[in-house]
Amino acid sequence: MRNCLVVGRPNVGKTMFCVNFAEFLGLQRLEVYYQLPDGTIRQRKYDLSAARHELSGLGQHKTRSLQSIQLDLPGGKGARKFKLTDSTGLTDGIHPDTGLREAMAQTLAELQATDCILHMVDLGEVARAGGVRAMGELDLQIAELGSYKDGYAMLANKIDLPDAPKGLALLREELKEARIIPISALYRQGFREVKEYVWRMV
Ligand SMILES: Nc1nc2c(ncn2[C@@H]2O[C@H](COP(=O)(O)OP(=O)(O)OP(=O)(O)O)[C@@H](O)[C@H]2O)c(=O)[nH]1
Ligand SMILES: [Mg+2]
Repeated sequence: MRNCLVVGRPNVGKTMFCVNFAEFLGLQRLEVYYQLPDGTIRQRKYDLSAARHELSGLGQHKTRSLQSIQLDLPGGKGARKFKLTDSTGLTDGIHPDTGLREAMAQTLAELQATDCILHMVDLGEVARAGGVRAMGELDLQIAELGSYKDGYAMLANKIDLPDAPKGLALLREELKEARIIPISALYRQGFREVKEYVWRMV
């Protein structure tokens, strides 16, 4: 089964996107497979509002492992199954916390292996920094890696924020070649375009 990996800095909205996109595709309960950095596999079921409250939220590094859900993508001739994998937020440099370093290493390994990268950035953060480059090298490096893959899209999240249009304009100026899809994970904007993109990739 093909895999779509959601990656990006901490707090950009990766988990909120995974839960709300799963709901958008018709899921009423989530069955989450946790692949912990030490190799342990766990499984837990959530209803959607519990998933939003328990898995997503402010505070750095809420997600600390790979967390996958299996989804059906409805389309013209039946559905396609794929895996949507949430990941530990990545940061520039070497993180002082050993557990987080291992979780980030796991994200990076998956980034190499995955069929499709959904690279998320926070448009408010881009606007405040004055561009994606000004935030550090990380996002540029993921975009560069993505340019060598067939399956890469940048999900420009938090389009609902007041300074998001400025962030989006800066992003488009700096990453002219990238496929950029503006979304709001919180308010489910742009999900139809993400669905169409994922349909072509899985
Ligand atoms: N305004 C706005 N806030 C959002 C949006 N998406 C997510 N958020 C908020 O951003 C914060 C972080 O969301 P998460 O989904 O936990 O972010 P994450 O990228 O999974 O974070 P880590 O697991 O720590 O790496 C939460 O307070 C969300 O409610 C959005 O589209 N708009
Ligand atoms: Mg998360």
